[in-house]
Amino acid sequence: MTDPLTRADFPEGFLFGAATAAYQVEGHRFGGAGPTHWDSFAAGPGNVVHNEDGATACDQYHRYAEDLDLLAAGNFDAYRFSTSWARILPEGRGAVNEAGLDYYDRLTDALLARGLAPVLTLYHWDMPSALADLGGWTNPDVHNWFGDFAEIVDARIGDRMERIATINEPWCVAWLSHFLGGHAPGLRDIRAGARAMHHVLKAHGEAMTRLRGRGRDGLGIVLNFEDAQPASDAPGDLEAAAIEDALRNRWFIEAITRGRYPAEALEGLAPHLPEGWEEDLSGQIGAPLDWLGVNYYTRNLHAHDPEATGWPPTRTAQGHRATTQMGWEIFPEGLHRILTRLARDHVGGLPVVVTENGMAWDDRVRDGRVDDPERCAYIRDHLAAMHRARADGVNLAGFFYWSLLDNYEWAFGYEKRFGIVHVDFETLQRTPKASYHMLKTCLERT
Ligand code: PNW
Repeated sequence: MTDPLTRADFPEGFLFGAATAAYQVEGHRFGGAGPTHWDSFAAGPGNVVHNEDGATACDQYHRYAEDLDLLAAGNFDAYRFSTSWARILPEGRGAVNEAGLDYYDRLTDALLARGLAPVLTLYHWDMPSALADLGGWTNPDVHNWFGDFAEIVDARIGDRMERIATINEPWCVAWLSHFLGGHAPGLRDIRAGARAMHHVLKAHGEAMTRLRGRGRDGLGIVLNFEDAQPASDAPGDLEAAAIEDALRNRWFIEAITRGRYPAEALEGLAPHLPEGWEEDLSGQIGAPLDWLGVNYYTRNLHAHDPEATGWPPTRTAQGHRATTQMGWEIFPEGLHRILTRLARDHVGGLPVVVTENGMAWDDRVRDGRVDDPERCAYIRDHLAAMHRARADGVNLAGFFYWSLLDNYEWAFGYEKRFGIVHVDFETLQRTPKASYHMLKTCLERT
């Protein structure tokens, strides 16, 4: 095994951090939070492994000091966390739960007291049930609801954030959740999917405009990218890869930076988009970003699906290399490809931050230790890919490992472990894994 790169291989000011999201770690039953669409989705048959939800999760709501101590002791510079909409606005709008805002205020102070830079994601998937009941991301008013929420958060903690992202992974928020049915609300409906694909961008733009109007900078969005490749050279597979690349990798960034949707995706979605979508694209959706967050995990191979009854005529497979506990292929070259392509085709010299990258493994505590050589190699190889992207001119400004803690892995419940810190979900005890210790050594300040 080659030695991993270290802090010294990246420029001064490069942010090394770890990431979490509110619903996955906090414990949603604590502190007066309202119900979210994940609580009801998780209770439904067949949606989530063992019907598990985020009621307790890692109990970070009460244990945040311990978690931030681990970050500081691990030589990290920053923590990426999210604010729960339903914790702050239990009904989604209207009355504020002051205890919810107080929690994020304390968390922010606790970060700064440890010299850790707070990086905020306003929305990481916990749509309040009261709004989900009105259609959530398919409702044409959702951008106004989200704009109001964004302003409330910003007024309390915005001035102390290093960076703020509006929304985490719009593709998951919209397509995975409303067309593929994999995440809450679990719809399989192209009309709902198309509308959500557009409304999520309107909500992003609304929040950008409102926060910019409050004098805020450091504003961006977090998009998920995969290395989308054709399963073969057959024309149908090439077409399938082009469609999925348009839906997963190009839809959001081209809307924001060029005011257009890619033709390969529009072909299927245009008939279902809400009225006025073209005018929307020349409006606040294109508000200039200060930075772009990139989440990257894997590559996928896409093939023509002869059995598809509707659009898109695609099916997705994995490559043949080693996979993680999720079954996701380990493919660090894809991160280099995505970063260099983004700089070349989409964002030029805009600062880019890898806001998530990591892998799940079936980690066990043995004699008080967790050995995770697979994760150490994954991190080492992806750090090397990021380093090469920088050498090739990408203005990469930070890297956040997903995740600080084993946590609620959505449809997979607590079965899949992404953390560099192991969590025992009976006792909630934290045990740093070997990968945590490796990163701690890499990140030593000289
Ligand atoms: C991201 N997919 O989710 C999220 O931002 C995290 O909350 C999550 O824990 C992490 O990655 C690991 O899964 C994704 O099906 C979930 O392509 C699913 C997909 C992509 C990202």
